[in-house]
Amino acid sequence: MKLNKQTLPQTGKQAALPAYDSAALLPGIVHLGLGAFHRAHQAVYTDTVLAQGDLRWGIVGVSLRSAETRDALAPQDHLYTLAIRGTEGEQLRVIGSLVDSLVAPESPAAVLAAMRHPHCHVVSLTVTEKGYCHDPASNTLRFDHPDIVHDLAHADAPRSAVGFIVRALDQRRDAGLPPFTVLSCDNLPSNGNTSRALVLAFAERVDADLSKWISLHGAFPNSMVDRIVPKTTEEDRVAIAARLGVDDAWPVVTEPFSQWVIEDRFAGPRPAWETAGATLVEQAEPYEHAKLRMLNGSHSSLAYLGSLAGFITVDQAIRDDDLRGFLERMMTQEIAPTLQRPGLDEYRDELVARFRNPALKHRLQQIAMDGSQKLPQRLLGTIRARLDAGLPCARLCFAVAGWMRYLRGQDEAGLAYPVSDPLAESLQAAARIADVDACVDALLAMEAVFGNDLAKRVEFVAAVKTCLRDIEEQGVLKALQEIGV
Ligand code: CS2
Repeated sequence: MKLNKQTLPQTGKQAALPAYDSAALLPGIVHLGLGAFHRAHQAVYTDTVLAQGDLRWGIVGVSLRSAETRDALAPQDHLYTLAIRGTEGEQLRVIGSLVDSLVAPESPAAVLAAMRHPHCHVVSLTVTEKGYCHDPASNTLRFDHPDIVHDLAHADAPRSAVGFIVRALDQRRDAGLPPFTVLSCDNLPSNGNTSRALVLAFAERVDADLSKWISLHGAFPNSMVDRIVPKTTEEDRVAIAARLGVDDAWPVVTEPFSQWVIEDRFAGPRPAWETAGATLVEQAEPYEHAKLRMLNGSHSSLAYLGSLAGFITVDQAIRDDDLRGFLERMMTQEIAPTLQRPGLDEYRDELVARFRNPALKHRLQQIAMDGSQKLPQRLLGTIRARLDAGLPCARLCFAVAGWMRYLRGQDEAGLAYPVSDPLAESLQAAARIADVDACVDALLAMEAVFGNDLAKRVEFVAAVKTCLRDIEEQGVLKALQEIGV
């Protein structure tokens, strides 16, 4: 038996159920990027808002690439299970906030229709870093990106998030409707400001008046999102179905912790997410920078160093005392001093405790993906801040060297793994140069990642070369002991 509206009552003993009539929901939100993260984060806050009686905020989820999520969720009336796993076991909750799911390549027109619907007030995004089609080092739109080239030539059949947003805003303007708010929920620096700049750059190429209208009337609040959501496995599906009593083809697994900090500047109405635990603020950037540098910076470092050393999951890697000590010192001594936020010691301890959660089985390879798009905001910005202040950053440099070694596609035991990154081909070609100095120089010359400044910082270049040499000669775990306390 499948999870759906008819079978829902039978799951009641094990799971919390949506406390509202889903047939009465209006399509107030269109979400681009219907992945597990959205379904374990924003869709859950929205589910709580709906349960409080404001039914304007049903979510139309859009997959920009594949049909698998729609194919799994449509037969379930878009219901799915959230499995929250912590030290006290597992809690199940069925989420009902999704009212429809669309597959953009099958029907871009249907996506545009949802976005220009008068009931739609918010278009939120979790399209991952590479989904912005931008240059991660400079945060500018890549007009040579194939999807952007395509979308400028085919306005009514866009492929990219930016292409969809600009076309839908154009259609709303023509129809005399106000713009929707664009709410980026990706781990980008100043994700709202970045989205705004990319949308305006694209709109400028389409029509200068449109770009002006968006810049005057549009809203792009910055937001900080935080919840660890590993990819759901077949094992998870089987275990959740067994507890639920019905089959759920597409459940999501997550941790108890969840945080959402949103700037309160919307173009029109918005869900009262603060009543569901979100924090509405004037400025989200301090939270966002702290999260990107502390959490995501250590996550990526652990992903590269831990994978090389042969660990599979985050909790396995963090249980290694040397790796844990390294990360703690990196956070305390090198990252925290670049941030303006109180309580960073507690934040660090909380992060380490979250990483230790054994029930999540978060695979390091999942986090290691797309390093070229992640490193600039997770590690390199912090390195620049340290260098500018004349302060040491040996551990951050060690993590960058770990990424370079990771790009070779083989761990220290010789086990091969695929390197998944939009720039994989050129990165791997450079990473495989046998001479360490030449290899580091070739990688640092990639301006999309390192900008045009870092290759000129001699102390940084020398440190990365030393670290890479040490990793090669001694292996990660021995080499990081040399950095000491
Ligand atoms: C992770 C993030 O996959 C990754 O790159 O670092 O998805 C991380 O789990 C979240 O940002 C936590 O909020």
